[in-house]
Amino acid sequence: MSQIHKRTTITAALPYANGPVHIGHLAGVYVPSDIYARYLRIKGEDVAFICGSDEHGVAITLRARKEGKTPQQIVDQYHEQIKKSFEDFGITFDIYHRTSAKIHHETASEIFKTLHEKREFVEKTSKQYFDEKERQFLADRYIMGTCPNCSFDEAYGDQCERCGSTLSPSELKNPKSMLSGEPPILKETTHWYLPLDKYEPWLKQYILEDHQEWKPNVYGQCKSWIDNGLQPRPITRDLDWGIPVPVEGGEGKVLYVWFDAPIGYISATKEWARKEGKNWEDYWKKDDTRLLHFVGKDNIVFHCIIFPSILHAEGSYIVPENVPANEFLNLENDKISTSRNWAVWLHEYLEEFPEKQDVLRYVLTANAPETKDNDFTWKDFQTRNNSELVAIFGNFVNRAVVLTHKYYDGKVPESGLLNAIDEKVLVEAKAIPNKIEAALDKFKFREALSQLLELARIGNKYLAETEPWKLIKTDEDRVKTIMNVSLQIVASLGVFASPFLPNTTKKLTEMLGMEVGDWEEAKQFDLLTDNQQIEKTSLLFEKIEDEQIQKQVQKLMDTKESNQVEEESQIAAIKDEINYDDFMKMDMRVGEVKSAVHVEKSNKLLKMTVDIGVDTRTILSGIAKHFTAEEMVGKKVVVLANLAPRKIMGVESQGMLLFAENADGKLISVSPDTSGENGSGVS
Ligand code: B3M
Ligand code: ZN
Repeated sequence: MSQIHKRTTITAALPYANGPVHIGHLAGVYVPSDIYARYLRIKGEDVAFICGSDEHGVAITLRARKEGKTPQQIVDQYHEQIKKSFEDFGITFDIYHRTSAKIHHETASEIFKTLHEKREFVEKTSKQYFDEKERQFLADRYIMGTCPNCSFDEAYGDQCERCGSTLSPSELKNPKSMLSGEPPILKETTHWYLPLDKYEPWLKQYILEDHQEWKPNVYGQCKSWIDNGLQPRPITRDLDWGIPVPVEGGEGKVLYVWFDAPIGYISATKEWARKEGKNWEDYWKKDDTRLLHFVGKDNIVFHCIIFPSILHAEGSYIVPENVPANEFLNLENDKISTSRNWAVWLHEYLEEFPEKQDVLRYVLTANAPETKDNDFTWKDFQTRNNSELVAIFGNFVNRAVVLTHKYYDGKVPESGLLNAIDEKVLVEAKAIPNKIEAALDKFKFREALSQLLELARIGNKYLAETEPWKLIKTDEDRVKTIMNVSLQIVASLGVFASPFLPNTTKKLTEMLGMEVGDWEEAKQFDLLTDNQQIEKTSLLFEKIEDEQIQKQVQKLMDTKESNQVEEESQIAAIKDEINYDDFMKMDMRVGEVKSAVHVEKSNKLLKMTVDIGVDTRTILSGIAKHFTAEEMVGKKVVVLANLAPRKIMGVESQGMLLFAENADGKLISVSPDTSGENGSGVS
């Protein structure tokens, strides 16, 4: 378990600067980390809350090519937009930095050089695809070719989008560079590898023994990675965008983005400490500092295994005390997708729901994907706002303040002697803060928030039970006590709400004429002094109407429809021109499928025997998702008969059946009518 710490360094995953921020980012990483940072600060702890833009990596260069811009132009555009979105949502980073900054290049280079001098890296020379025309090595995503499993001819070097197979560039048939269109050559290149296998004993102790308290979804992923055996990982790339490899032989190479990005937390802390006159090493090199990484589940391995190994190998850094990663948030039962515009973008949310940051913070916390993927629906957003924030939290505060104005001109009345009901409500109320703390100390933000709402419920129940609006006619002193107790609960509620709903806390404390106050003092439920003047109430929350929600749902439905139209209209571009002789090399015949079966262990492949007149041959096709084996038997087809035989899943395929593919990916067979005799030449 963690020792007593003097300070906490909290990092939040650095968003790629190639697109805006959406609610999935907030739910997964930025709202929980901000709640935790605010919570520690209000308890008086020393916190460094660090984030920034992740500005390297292939995704950014691909976007730059697509938009005809430089990578720097792309990151400059999105860095500013993302930074503003976080500010607008009250995410209180102590610094929001960026990895294209000079101090980051220096910091990452320094750590690389230290590990290099300590001979930590393994150097390996291997053959990689090289584009002679563009004179550069090709990242996997920059290579396209024919999938060895389903013959899809636009498979990428790392994955086939049609059959989903994970590929390596060397498996692709007829590979070609996406930069020049030319077939690449294989060329030797040397890269540096981080020997994770060497750190396995230390990682087993650090994670599997010393941190069994980590969230099950995090601990489980680390355990399976370690149990499967850790391999050396390349941490340099043949790219021109990124941090140049700072050692001999590094020309034309950059640090792998996942080597440099986590070091971005350190360089950002350096920049922040410089501005604040603090010592950055206190936050990264002191044993009485606690280091916490807030990330999404796809970043767990990088933050629990790879980055800690780098820090451990370097030797002077602390390693993470915890990595409370969340799972993913879906939107209206579909995966959030930047490319399909299936998202609620923060900047658009604020246009549609101005001043309602806290409502989204509340809903994304109440519904957070803490242990499993979860779904955001606009209906749930409306329900939680109307039946929890308005009807419970807002209603309690409003009644307490309105009655105080009605009976006491807005002054906090002096309390008389407490009776059993008063004592009981205060015992219930005073139990809440410790429950909030216990939940937050375990990164259980949903649980903590539900305890906060429970405090408002306790207040509502107290007013309903005591009915001061009836007693006012008969027992004035009693009402003074009830209103005093109620207002004390409202005041403490405002303090405990501050990590979760900062804007609401601000409104509430202004209304009560108080500072946000001290967490420990708020536990006494006596923050207000007798006769303290409170302001006229303003509604903390307002109802969200059906029309507002319907508009958002319709916007998503329109997006879905336009995606379908776009997919259907996407006719593949005509390929490079060929001449008549090229065409005449192909021997296409009419054939008839005589038998068809599924290929074992593949959900895409059918193995068929096809009679093409001159012979009957075996042909495999990745069509099982479009046609059943029964449907294919007896079908007339067109066969490319002189395609070189290829082994697919251990079976030799002698030719190819021709199919057309609709824009929506549906296959249709190119078939002659039944009069075509088997073996007839097609030209
Ligand atoms: N840029 C974000 C992602 O994988 C990635 C995080 C880096 S944290 C050092 O979506
Ligand atoms: Zn495939």
